[in-house]
Amino acid sequence: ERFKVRRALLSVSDKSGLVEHGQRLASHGVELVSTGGTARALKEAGLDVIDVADLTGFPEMMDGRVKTLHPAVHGGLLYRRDLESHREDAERHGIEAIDLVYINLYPFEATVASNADFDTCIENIDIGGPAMLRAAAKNGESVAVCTDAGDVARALSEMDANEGQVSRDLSIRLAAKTYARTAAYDAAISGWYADQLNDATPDWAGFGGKLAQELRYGENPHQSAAFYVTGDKRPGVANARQVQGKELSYNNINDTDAAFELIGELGDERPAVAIIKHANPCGVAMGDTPLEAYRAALECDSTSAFGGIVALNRLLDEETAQEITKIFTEVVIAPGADQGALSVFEKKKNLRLLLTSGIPDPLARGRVVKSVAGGLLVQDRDFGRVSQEDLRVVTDKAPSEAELEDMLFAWRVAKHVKSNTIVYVKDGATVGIGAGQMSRIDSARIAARKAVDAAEVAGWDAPKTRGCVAASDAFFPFPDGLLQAAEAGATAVIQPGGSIRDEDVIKAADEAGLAMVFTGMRHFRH
Ligand code: 93A
Repeated sequence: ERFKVRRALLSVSDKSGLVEHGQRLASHGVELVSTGGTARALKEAGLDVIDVADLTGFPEMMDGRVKTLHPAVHGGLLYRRDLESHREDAERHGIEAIDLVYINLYPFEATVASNADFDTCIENIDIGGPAMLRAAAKNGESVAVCTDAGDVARALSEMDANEGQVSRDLSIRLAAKTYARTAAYDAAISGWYADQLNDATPDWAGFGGKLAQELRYGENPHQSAAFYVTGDKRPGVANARQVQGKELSYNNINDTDAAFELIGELGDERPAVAIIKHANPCGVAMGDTPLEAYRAALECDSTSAFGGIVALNRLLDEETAQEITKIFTEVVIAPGADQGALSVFEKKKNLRLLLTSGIPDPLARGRVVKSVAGGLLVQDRDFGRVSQEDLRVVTDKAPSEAELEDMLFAWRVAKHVKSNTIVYVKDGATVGIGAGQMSRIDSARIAARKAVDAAEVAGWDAPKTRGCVAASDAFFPFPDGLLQAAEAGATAVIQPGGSIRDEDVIKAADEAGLAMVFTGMRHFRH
């Protein structure tokens, strides 16, 4: 599907490349309509231009604040070409279709960046430009909306190839891009206002979020913060119902998210519990009942669990609730809770209880955003997932069924631990977690140390790493990390593979009598 471009409206602050674009449009017989400065530049280059004032019957006025805000312009952009009644309206009022616009806005962002004064910044808020862009984009099936020189070039190359016509495919893409541009423009304006007013609440509305909660502070009390929601209705912290407890803090929200995303990874086949501190799990376990799973998760590192976040994959029952209240817990998140559990928690006024009616789908597509100085990093949610069929045994010894099950569990947990990650698992429960180290071997050491500490706290004869499996979120670059796991008592290892020294690592595993499988996929998490 294509439409012919007969009339174009050009109104640009940044006039670089304008004349060339005007000439190319004119060569297709396109009529050019333009605002003051833009029209002047085109005329100087010898092009025929209709002044927008001739279209509207009004001169540009009020220092240019009002130039294009007129039905002759907006009607030409907005009327539906496919509706008889719209065409009649247009004809009755002498309104002609505008099929292409090229508008770049008053340079508000650059004006702010140049430290201009308040009045200058205000004058550089473009009103007519965004109004036309939004109008044209709403009619994106019939109008090609160009917000930068690249867009005009794309439209022109289609026109060159198709006798002055633009495809609906391109014009719809341009429409979508337009709203991103006008949203970012408005976000820059509201951000500037916030700075002027010394109102430090960060405003992310321009990135598609809706303010859900002004937070008391951010990661630290001297940082202001707010919680924005995207409208995505998936089960999780943003859509949970808070049944009781104090207001959620920034860190609560962050940690609860980490806890519940991990729970989603484990699915709901068996009761599972994750306990999170500082966005890393300090214990994760499955069990025949939620109570059993909670106890096993707690045993992994009961010291760290103090003040943690507890996430469950099923209904919170009374006995599990009772057990949870034995130590100080910040947040509990679960798909639901029975009456008994609710009465137990009621006595702990500060304990925050969040109910979600479901658990996250680990395969759901989504985006993850992280800010860096002067920019945003955007990536797909890590929906990568390996199952038993994807595993490749690389050692002489093959893992047993029980080891395989534990390995997959360890692997799913490891995906939700900050890199570098080593996770030791025995009988469906983590027994040592090493998180966030700069070297993999340190994570392996820490995980082993955790298991020794847990044994001491519980009064066991030996740490539970004896006969455990080990998961590594990325490949072992050298045999040392693997040997460290063997020394701790691991009998089987799951890791992505892919190191140039894989052969050395496999040889070391064989020599140590380990079974090892490669997943072919890594799970860095930073
Ligand atoms: O002052 S405005 O907000 N009022 C308007 O009606 C209007 N129409 C176009 N700014 C308006 N524009 C902007 O003028 C365009 O977005 C463009 O940035 C600029 C081009 O002006 P000129 O052609 O006079 O250089």
